Amino acid sequence: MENNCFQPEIECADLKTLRKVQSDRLVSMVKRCYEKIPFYHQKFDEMGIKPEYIKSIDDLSKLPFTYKTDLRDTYPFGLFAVPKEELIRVHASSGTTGKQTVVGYTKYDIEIWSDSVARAIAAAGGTKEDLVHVAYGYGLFTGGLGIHYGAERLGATALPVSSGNTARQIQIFQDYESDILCCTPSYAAYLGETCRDMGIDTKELPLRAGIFGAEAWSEGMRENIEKLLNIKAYDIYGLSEIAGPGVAYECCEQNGMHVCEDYFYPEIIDSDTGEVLPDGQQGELVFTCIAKEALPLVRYRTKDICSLSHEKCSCGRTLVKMMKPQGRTDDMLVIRGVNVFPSQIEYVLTKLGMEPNYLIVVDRVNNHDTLEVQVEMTANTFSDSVKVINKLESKIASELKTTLNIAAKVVLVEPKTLARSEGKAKRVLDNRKL
Ligand code: DLL
Repeated sequence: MENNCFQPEIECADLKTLRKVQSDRLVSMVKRCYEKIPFYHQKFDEMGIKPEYIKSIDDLSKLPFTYKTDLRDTYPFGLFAVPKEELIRVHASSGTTGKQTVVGYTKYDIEIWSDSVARAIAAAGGTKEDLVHVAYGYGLFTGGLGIHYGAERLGATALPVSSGNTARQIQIFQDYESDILCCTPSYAAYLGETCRDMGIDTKELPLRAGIFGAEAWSEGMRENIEKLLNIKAYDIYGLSEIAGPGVAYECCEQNGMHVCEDYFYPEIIDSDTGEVLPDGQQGELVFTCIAKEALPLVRYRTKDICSLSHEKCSCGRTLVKMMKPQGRTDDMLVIRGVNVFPSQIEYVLTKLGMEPNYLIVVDRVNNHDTLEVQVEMTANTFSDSVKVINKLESKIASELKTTLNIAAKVVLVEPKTLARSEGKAKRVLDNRKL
């Protein structure tokens, strides 16, 4: 298979070389954290850790975890390791509760982040000749500017369209001949659907690949997007606290994302005990920013649930892969005592040939949790016969019961009645006052 590496010397490095790079970076990072960030100085002292105890990447598990609340408690700049004049960029992640999480970058931080994104675009087959259509939002969100700088770093042409104005996006596909689309998977599906509604034959568009992330999406959703837009759809993962998009990216195998582990070292842990889990086991993903200057977080708890794999990849990259995140510890719904992830519901719907336009409504009636899944009918499944609709609803409900181990009420709604998203989709409405 073609490998399309941007930095083969590190993307395909042997384990020994990689471990040496990681160890050197961790040792100097820990020293910096201790000297420059009072929060870590105090935490290390409390745990009796001296920077010199950390000699290699194998010592990582001696270090404490960092949580999102630590960033909030030190809002806005309390965990920064450099004075403000060394920052060249600040981003923030909105979050649904509490204060924003503010993140900062030095010139070097932007360089390594851009490298990571350039690797992702190259892995999706992007080259200097390509027009990279960026339809992630520009602003405090890291999506737009993150991909933009990565495209430029690769030497491709960045097209900063930003999100929204769907008709204009499609006009740009046609007129500028965008090669690679970057946006959230839910927006990509909406763009594809809009092309179909406008009678545009996507086979005639030059668009050939998409790099989609910022939210969890199923294999069924991938198939749906690939078909609608007639492209190859690649996953990209990241979070603002660690850098932004590009922390991990898919290659031609489209099966798991290579982690830029020379910059961002991943671990999978049991979220209850904190114990580090071996390859293949699902748990919470934790990152240590071994190369960053401004915000070098130690063992940051992402709350994303996935597993790691060191299996040989046919693309030639040796960087460890993280498998598709199944959800987050905090988007897990506990309904009548059963754990339910929105991604399981999306899996069932797409498996049954429904398009991934759905809304999960949870409520509590007379102390009893209820789960309703509203699903849009598609042109293929649309019917005004009550009998046909009931039959399809029962079929979906029965499949959901098998997968979730809990009964759900399925309500088919008319096409185009559920809200579409230009950024991260909102799939859950939890009306319980928990
Ligand atoms: O979403 C950064 C990003 C932008 C990633 C564009 C990819 C593309 P935040 O807003 O801080 O940053 O949200 C981070 O989004 O912890 C995951 O829960 C989720 N997430 C990001 N990428 C993926 C993905 C950006 N590929 C949070 N699959 C993360 C599943 C993802 N979840």
